[in-house]
Amino acid sequence: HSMTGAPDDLNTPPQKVDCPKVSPLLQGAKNLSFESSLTLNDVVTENEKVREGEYEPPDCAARQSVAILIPFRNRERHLVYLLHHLHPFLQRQQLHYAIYVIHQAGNVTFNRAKLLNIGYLEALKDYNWECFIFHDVDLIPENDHNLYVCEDHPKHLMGGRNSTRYHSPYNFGGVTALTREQFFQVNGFSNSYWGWGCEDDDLYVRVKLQKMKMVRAPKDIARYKMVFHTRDKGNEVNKDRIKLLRQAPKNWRNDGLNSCSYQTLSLDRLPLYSSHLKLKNLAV
Ligand code: UD2
Ligand code: MN
Repeated sequence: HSMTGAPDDLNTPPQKVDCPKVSPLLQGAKNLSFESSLTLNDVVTENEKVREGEYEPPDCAARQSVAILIPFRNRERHLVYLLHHLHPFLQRQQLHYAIYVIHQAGNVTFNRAKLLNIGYLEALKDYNWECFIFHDVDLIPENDHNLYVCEDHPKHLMGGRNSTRYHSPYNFGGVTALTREQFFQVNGFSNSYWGWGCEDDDLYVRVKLQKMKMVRAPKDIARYKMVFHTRDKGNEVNKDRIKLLRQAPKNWRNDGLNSCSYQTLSLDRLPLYSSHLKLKNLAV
């Protein structure tokens, strides 16, 4: 039994040890800059170890597997900045992760929440991710001690941003982490919020109804820079948002992951992310 070097031993790949609890690669607070000359190709060149948006630490077993879901339409510049900062950020945290960009096709009113439901359902076809991060394209984390992992309760990762002088907005928007089970338990987001506003508050109602708490990353590290933008065309304020929010306790069971119908127009495996082009009409 103790014979080393037997053929069997040689054929089994060496077992990776768990990555340390605190990654030795973390760098702390950074002063982020956004270079308008940066191109997507530059970011590809910077990240040769990323394959189709996915990465695993080379010499230890990651403590969590995390899918990053980004709802998207017409924000190419923001996406370049986010990918440029987020890939190295996640690698310094020694995570097994993949980035998914979920595009809404056409020019029907934007539906952030439904895109995120679709991202969850699609990402699970690739891999049984333990943790999902729902991530606005324009929010760039400043401090890599803000860990992109899930906890026993849903977690709000965005404690404050430059444009609000780092005051915490008391909502659940921006960047949020839920485990696969937590998100499934609340039936995901509502699919009914077309346009801007309150879809994040709706998720918070669902979380509370399940007797889960919302935990927050420490405020001094949960800091983000939001790339400046004005309200997008096709994402006007949703006039029904307050009414919908009031109905959330009644509707959550039938409106969510279990009723999320959509059509996939294309799926591209690009170097830095998987791109799902979704939602053709869906005026449901
Ligand atoms: C806030 C929330 C956001 C969401 C939104 C209301 C924070 C920090 N953020 O963001 O999570 O709850 O209010 O819906 O609290 N997008 C596109 N193309 C579009 C429109 C939107 O890609 O045409 C995506 C993109 O990822 C963007 C996100 O949707 O970051 C949220 O839209 P926003 O940035 O216009 O909303 P904002 O900044 O008020
Ligand atoms: Mn924004």
